[in-house]
Amino acid sequence: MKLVLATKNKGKIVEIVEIIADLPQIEVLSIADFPELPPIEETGKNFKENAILKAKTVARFTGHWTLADDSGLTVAYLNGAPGIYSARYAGENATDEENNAKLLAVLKDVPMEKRQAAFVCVMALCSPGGECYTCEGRCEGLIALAPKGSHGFGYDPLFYVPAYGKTMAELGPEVKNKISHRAAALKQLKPLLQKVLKQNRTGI
Ligand code: ITT
Repeated sequence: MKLVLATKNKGKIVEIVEIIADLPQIEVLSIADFPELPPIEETGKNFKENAILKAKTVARFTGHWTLADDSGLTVAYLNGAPGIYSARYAGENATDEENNAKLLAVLKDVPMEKRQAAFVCVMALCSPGGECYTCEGRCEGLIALAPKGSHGFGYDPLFYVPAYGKTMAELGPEVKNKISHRAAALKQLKPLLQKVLKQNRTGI
């Protein structure tokens, strides 16, 4: 069965492929395999709406079951910002480094005990006919005072995980793919993916 990942974020693709590697007989494609696909504007007002928007559009266009990930960082001190705007926090087409620099600047002089944050991920699985399922995962942490580590992507160098005493970027993929918001969302979605896989094999 072919499964399309409706994302252009290479960091997400690597992690999703790794997390679902135990599901047999899935041929994973991404939107890079469909260059004629028009860009999708993320106009939803929350993670769930954006995830469904991306998965539904790509499933309809490609004719394959599609998985989309809408995710971001929510910082309590900033009333949940950057949230759904995490990818473009420092502006349209901002780099990860620019987003991290802006977050550090905004939180300048905020003490460690007030730097609670969470990574949130909503996964949407949609059929070409428009049938959709969603699951949400979270990962709690703190925003560090300076970036550390070189693994992962996005805000990983600033996301300090108290249970390990390290940032997500120091922890590396093996640990991240066990504790991340993405892993938590996919864990809930896996039984459904398995069901879809089975139905597609038997033609139900
Ligand atoms: P697609 O929409 O094509 O999937 P995107 O990067 O624009 O790619 P989002 O709109 O979901 O995706 O924004 C997610 C942003 O949230 C991402 O660019 C990072 O800045 C941040 N983010 C999400 N998951 C993360 C993770 O595991 N580690 C670090 N930062 C993460």
